[in-house]
Amino acid sequence: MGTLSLFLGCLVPNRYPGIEMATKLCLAKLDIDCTELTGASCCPAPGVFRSFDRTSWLTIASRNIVLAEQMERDILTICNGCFSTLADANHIIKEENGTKEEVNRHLKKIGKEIEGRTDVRHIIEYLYDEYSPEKISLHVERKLPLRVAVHYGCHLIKPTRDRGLGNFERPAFFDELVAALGATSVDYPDKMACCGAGGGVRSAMRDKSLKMTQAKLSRIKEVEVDCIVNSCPFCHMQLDAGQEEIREKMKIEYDIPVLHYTQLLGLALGFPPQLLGIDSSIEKNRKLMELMELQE
Ligand code: 9S8
Ligand code: 9S8
Ligand code: COM
Repeated sequence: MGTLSLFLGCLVPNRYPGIEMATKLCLAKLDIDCTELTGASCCPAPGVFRSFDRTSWLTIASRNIVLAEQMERDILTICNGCFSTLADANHIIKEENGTKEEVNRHLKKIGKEIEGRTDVRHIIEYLYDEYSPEKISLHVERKLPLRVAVHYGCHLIKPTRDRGLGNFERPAFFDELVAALGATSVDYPDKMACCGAGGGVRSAMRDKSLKMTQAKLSRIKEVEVDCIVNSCPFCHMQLDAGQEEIREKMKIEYDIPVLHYTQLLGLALGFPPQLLGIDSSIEKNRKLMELMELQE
């Protein structure tokens, strides 16, 4: 359909309103037609709901997709988990024999019907495929002199047969979007490893999940970057708040700033850090802003 509706998910409006602000500012500045998908619920989270009851998962996801169909818009997500649920559900509705009919029997109870007309996009692959790193670099007002560790997260690229995003062992599209802002994406060992949060692991087995996070952070620390950039508020929370939890529980110190790509993009497009939810009263963020000569 072309035009977009923004699906915020749960974590961004509840915990990271700065990422919501950054997303909206960037989309407007890049002149991308995107209005908010009002009335949406939890996607629902793929690692949790899908594992318990596939039909309920599909029906709730379909209800969200119907809202976009009614607006005659595609869906834009800013979270890997939301992308996973909505893109996979959409795919199943379009392709799987009999499933659309089954889901529609449930949706009928609330007067809705899914047709399977929309597409579901993630802001990273959307910016790469439909906008292009070259076009983004034309809008850059402030080149970012930063060494960045890109964290793709799991659900942006998997399942690879459905995503069709190229080489999944060593993808490059996210790195190219970072490079378009003047920053350097620094390679590091186990770059494609999970942050540790997904699939309910953070909720069910906090210690195990933090162990995975710590492994990832230690690899990133070795290559001496200025910040970590992610495409998923779940990864964002795990890699950022996780540093505090690791300090308390494991007595290991990390102070690596963590930004969602929309925040990094917002800085490059010239927005002040406080509008993008980058809290400069936190020491590590203050240092990062100083590096960019962005004192407030
Ligand atoms: S919604 Fe509810 S929990 Fe979440 S952020 Fe992304 S995944 Fe979808
Ligand atoms: S990594 Fe593995 S499952 Fe996921 S996408 Fe966001 S959270 Fe971090
Ligand atoms: C991770 C989402 S982005 S979930 O925890 O696997 O549902």
